[in-house]
Amino acid sequence: MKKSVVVLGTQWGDEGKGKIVDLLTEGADAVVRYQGGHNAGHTLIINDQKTVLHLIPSGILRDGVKCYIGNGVVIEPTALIKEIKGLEASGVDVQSRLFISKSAPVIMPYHIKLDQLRELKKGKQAIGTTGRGIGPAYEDKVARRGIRIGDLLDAGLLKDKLKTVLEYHNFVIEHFHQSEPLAFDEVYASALEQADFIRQMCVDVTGQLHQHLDNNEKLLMEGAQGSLLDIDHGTYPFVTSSNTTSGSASTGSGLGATQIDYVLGITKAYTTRVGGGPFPTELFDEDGAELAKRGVEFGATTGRPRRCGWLDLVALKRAVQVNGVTGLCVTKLDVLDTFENIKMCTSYGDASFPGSAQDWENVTPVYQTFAGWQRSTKGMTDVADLPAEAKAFISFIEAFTGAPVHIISTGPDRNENILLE
Ligand code: 2SA
Ligand code: MG
Repeated sequence: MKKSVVVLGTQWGDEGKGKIVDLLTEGADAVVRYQGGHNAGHTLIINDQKTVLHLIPSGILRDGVKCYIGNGVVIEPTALIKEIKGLEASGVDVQSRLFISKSAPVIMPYHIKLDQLRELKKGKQAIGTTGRGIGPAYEDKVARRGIRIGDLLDAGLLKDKLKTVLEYHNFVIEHFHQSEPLAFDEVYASALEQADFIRQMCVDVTGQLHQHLDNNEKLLMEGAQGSLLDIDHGTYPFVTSSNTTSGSASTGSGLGATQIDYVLGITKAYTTRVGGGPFPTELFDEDGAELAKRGVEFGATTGRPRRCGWLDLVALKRAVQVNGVTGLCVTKLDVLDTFENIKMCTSYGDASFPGSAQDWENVTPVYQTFAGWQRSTKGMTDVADLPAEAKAFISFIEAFTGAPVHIISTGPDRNENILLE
């Protein structure tokens, strides 16, 4: 493994990042989350036991690996504490291995309330957020009024900051949304209680990461969501509120751009999306239902059914470009095992790459059809065993996107992979 590796999604999330991060963690000293929050749902299956992580880096299930939550992550303390306690209850040592950036913005109860109220107000135009307060927390960060983890640790400072910011948000909650304002005393008291729980884990994450690099240790940077949900490069406004592309691994952790050695882009062998917004290759037919059923496509955080469609190579190529992808990992290849014919979108016709939601809605995908292999690839670990049709499918992805495929995942378990590099 290279010194610092970024693992990120090239689609709309749920590409299988958690599993791949867990796999690569074998060769890593530390795993770092650098953007997003507990909207993420990273599913790991180890010896048939399923663990879903939301905020804690997927390295936590490997003994001795340090886990960092960087400054770019928005942290909801209740969710974090619940996740820590849940892992500890199943015997995982968390508190001695988890480090939290004091510069990370806190998701406060008013952010969650505002996220949900806004979605309700939008009705049919709703973004389909996870309702976790992600957007409002990032807004406060950019507006320079946010409460950071470091502020939580100082009761006096927190009191002053919280008074001002709560007054501001309560005004909107009460007068714009006609909803119950939040009581200062309750919000303040529970924030102090949470601060006590996490206090000893809060550190200068950037400093510690550079210490790892100075010691020649290896870092794994774990992305959340996917490139098409990026606030700048995604299907705006149907996106999340962070940059999900590789630049975030630098800004959200404090590593320099030149300190990233390798970017692994994860893509499913087809496409899924959860929440609203454009999805050019979405299927509404039997093939779509088959993908959903075979792929067990439900949101890992909210349980919502995921929309399914064919692999969109036009969007994937753009993701390879904006992330500077070094190598691709194709996941869930085995989900395609039963299909007689498999399609991939190779063009949007005469249209240039969409630059607005309107453009995205107007895309007409043009497909190329490939023969299916119609036999099981489940659990395969040797490329020599892959059916010729599956090899041709992978080669086409490489030729179209210009990025080599370095890993093929053939099942949900940690060991079900073909390693090509
Ligand atoms: P938000 O809550 O503000 O980030 O929502 C904005 C959009 O981002 C999408 N989003 C996601 N898409 C896929 N997976 C995500 N994580 C969970 C999972 C989602 C779940 O792993 O399955 O369980 O529902 C994730 N998080 C955010 C979201 O759907 C909106 O389109
Ligand atoms: Mg997920």
